[in-house]
Amino acid sequence: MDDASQNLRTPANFMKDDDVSQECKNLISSLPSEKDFTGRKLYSYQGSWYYPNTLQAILNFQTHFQARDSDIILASLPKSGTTWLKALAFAVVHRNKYAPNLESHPLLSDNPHNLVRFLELDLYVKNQCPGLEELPSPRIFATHMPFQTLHESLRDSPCKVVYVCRDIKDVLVSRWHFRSKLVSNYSLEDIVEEYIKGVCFFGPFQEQVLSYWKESLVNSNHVLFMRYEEMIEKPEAQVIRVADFLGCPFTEEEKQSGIVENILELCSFGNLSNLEANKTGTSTCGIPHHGFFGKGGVGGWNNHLTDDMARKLDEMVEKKLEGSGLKFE
Ligand code: PAP
Repeated sequence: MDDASQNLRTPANFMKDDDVSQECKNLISSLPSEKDFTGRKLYSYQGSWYYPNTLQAILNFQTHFQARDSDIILASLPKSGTTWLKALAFAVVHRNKYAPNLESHPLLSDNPHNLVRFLELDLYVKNQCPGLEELPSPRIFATHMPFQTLHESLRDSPCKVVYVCRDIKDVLVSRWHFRSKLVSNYSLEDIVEEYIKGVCFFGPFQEQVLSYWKESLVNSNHVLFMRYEEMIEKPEAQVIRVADFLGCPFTEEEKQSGIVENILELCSFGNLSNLEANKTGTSTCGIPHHGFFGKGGVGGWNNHLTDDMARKLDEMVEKKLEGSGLKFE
């Protein structure tokens, strides 16, 4: 086992079950449960599967979080482009404080997950009141929760939610690479079955994608729906879209000055993945920084999934999304 695998084998706090209140234990006893790929128990709450400590963190969040209208929440499924979106949103929102070509830009010395922290995987794990009211506006947070669970805590705040999704086949292969370092003999067949059944951490996946898609259609000022593939294809247009949505559009002068290109370069896979800060160390949510970077890009699944696996996944997605207007080519 290499150092990287050793690092990844230590379970993060959110995967454990050692910090659960009596109230949460009572709730858990009433919830459907299944085992994950390591044999750990997952529980289904409000339509999604969680480990006990994550569930406790969600309850903490739902009870104590006070949304501000200026809040920004970046939402996604794991392995869908979260790290990239965190970096881009941070760079866009704080561009007046930190010019993207600044030698001391925070993204050059820290991992995006430490600059934009997860609510249920980090801030509210083992902490009912993480002191968020002291943070200056605009606050930027991240989540992997589905919209209905997030929405309950926002209590109708018109804050901004940016959701990024990615072709499930690339998500699956990305997750498989990551998990293969955690568990030996973890086959692609296993993970395909898991995805089709929908019983996995934050699954079932298409339900979550749909929860944000539907909200983005009816409440487009509140939820922006983005796709990793479009970010790869037309990064400039997508960053401009994010800035417009967040209420901090680029001025013509800024565009002329090349700031959009500078932000894209700063947040590019090549730049971030080669930084010492992202090659070493562990994020505040307990995942080694290097675990957030694979090869990046679109269609990598083609080198791993058989035609049969790809067909099964495509059929499942098509069936789930039928009639929603959302399509994955
Ligand atoms: P997380 O759930 O662990 O936070 P997330 O950031 O959502 O992961 O997704 C990781 C994927 O985004 C990886 O894809 P891969 O496994 O197919 O390679 C990772 O390489 C890719 N990624 C990370 N940073 C960037 C970036 N700056 N630009 C493009 N892709 C990126």
